[in-house]
Amino acid sequence: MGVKLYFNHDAGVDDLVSLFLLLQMKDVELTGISVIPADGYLEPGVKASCKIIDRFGDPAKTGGIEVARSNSRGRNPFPAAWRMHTFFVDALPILNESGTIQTAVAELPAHQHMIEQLRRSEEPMTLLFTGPLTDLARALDEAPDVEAKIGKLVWMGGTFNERGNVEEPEHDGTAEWNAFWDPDAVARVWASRIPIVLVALESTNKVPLTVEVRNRWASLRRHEGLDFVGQCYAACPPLVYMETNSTYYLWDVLTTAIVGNPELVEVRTVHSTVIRDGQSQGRTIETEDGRPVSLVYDVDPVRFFDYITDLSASAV
Ligand code: AGV
Ligand code: CA
Repeated sequence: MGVKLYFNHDAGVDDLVSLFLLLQMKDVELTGISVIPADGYLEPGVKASCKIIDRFGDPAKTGGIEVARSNSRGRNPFPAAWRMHTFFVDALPILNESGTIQTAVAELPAHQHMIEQLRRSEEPMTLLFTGPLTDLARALDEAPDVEAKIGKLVWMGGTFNERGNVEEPEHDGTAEWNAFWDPDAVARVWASRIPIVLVALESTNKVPLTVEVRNRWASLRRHEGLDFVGQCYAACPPLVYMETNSTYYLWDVLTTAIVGNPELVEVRTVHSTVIRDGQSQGRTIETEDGRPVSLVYDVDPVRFFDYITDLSASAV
């Protein structure tokens, strides 16, 4: 059935669209989902995830799948205005037409749910994280044995650019938000031997949400999957004249897309460490003796948008 994958996300618009896309990938077998309330809220994030699985998953593949709630907390909270997006997606009519929720919510909290899924698996599993790494750091602390079950981690986070995307008082702007929310978690995961594929701002900056992209999805809204994607992104400000602190990129969707199609991007090895405290906290830097990670530094935007548009159109 292809690659086994556990998905931990933080309930932003692009996190939830990522879940929708994963469900359309023929070669991906989802073993579990968990939601961490970082760039989104927990209850609507869990509910929206269940409803997306109900509406867009293949029942033959998603039968026993559960959505777990994280009880992790970070150090630097996301702006509430961004987090409100979760309520919007959860309320979309296409996710509420049936009036019921079938997909089960797990008893265990996210990190323990992931430990359970890893221990149960005979083959190595891929982890996809599109929010902070807190649940993975806690899982490694509580159950060091599961490290051997992780084939690789694909993470949206970090940047080696001079400028990150954090614009907060008492910060110098060099960090990416998922790393900034919990810098200690990044350090914990960096201390492991898990192979890491890092989808950092180097590549995600090349796939902004633009009016052109939206119009393309609008023209294809006769496909329910693309109508859903278009409705989701209607909540987010596109790039028009210049980048602002609210400009939306397809950060997590690019990260998810490379699970299904690694050929969309260019990768090179970078040795890095993370700054844990002070005005640059959450910043990832290149250091000669740092931990090797596979940095996704480039993407072909045309092929990327074609890929996700076709995948969305294939949904039933
Ligand atoms: O830093 C990118 C991460 C991604 O996982 N998130 C959004 C994506 O889900 C944080 C973020 C940075 N800038 C944002 C963000 C913005 N303008 N709106 C919402 N979230
Ligand atoms: Ca996210």
